[in-house]
Amino acid sequence: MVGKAHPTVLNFIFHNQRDIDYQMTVSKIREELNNLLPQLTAELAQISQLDQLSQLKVKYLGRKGPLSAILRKLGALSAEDRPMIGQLANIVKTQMEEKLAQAEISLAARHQDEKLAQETIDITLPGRVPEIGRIHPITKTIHEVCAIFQNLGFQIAEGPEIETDFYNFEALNIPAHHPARDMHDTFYLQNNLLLRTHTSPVQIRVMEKQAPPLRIIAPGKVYRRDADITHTPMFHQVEGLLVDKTVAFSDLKGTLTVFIQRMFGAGTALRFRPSYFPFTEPSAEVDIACVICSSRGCRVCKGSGWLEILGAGMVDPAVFRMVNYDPEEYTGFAFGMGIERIAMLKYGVDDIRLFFENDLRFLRQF
Ligand code: 2NL
Repeated sequence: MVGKAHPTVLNFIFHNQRDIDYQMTVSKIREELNNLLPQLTAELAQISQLDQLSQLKVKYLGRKGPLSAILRKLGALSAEDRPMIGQLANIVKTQMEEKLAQAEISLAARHQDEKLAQETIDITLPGRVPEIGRIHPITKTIHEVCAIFQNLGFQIAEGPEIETDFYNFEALNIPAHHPARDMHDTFYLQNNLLLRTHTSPVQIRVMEKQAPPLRIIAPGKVYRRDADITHTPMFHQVEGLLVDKTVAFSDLKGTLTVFIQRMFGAGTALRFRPSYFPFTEPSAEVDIACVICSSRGCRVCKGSGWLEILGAGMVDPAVFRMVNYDPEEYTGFAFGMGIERIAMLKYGVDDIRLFFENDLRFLRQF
């Protein structure tokens, strides 16, 4: 048919059948591209879910989608058609991406609105009261004891709970086979290590590093193999140490008197009884008038009217020599107290185990 047409007219427009096919392909591509946005828009109007949206995204913009198919055909086009179709494809692609992004925003908003419409909030429900923790009575007692001594110029010192024989015993003038070692019922670990039986090793460590004058308080956990209504295998101690030139026993008496008055109330009577510790000489035990029965005599003070509250004394020169302090130049006093015992007397608790059972009905009382 084409061959029979007038050659001058028709050949001006179409050279041959291949040109006709080519021009048809180009206009078909153009039409396909122009149809993509209206098609996508129509499909977007039908959906209500975000996952349907991502399916459409794949369908129109994915590797197997119509746009990719057209772009693959770009190579077959002439040098003048290729940029034109390519540009059109890019414009359509951008428009579809914008359309999809808009649809995503409105779908997400609709989704949120629907969720909020379903949710019913009962504003008459009582609020959730936050659980407020509190300080454990033992911790509280440690804080109180430390605060009194800090007020007197003492500094807090801490150290390891796992110790060596040297720091726990040897440096404190307790040699091997000394009967005081049995008294301590030590927990021994591997490699000649042990759980400290008192916080004195902390003070030895401070003296090793620091020259006098020294005023320190060593609070912390200590361990002894013991368990009954007045003993637990782990308990707490506060020890104190003061070293300076010309420190006398009267300084110890004055310091402990102030401490006891502040801890148990002004006017609390106290007395010093001679005692023995390997690390102090002379040594004393300090009693206070029974806070349970006002010294009338009761089960707690065993009828004596007095309660033993701490041990103390002047630091033994042998201890000073262990840390290279000159006992001719320096003197000092030291003391130690069991915190659980102090807390039991202060709060009237008759069984030490209550502190560690973590029964909130007990703990909430402090
Ligand atoms: C008690 C008695 C005491 C000490 C602890 C001490 C520490 C050093 C040197 C000398 Cl580094 N002494 N500490 C002294 C006397 C008594 O504790 O009944 N504690 C619960």
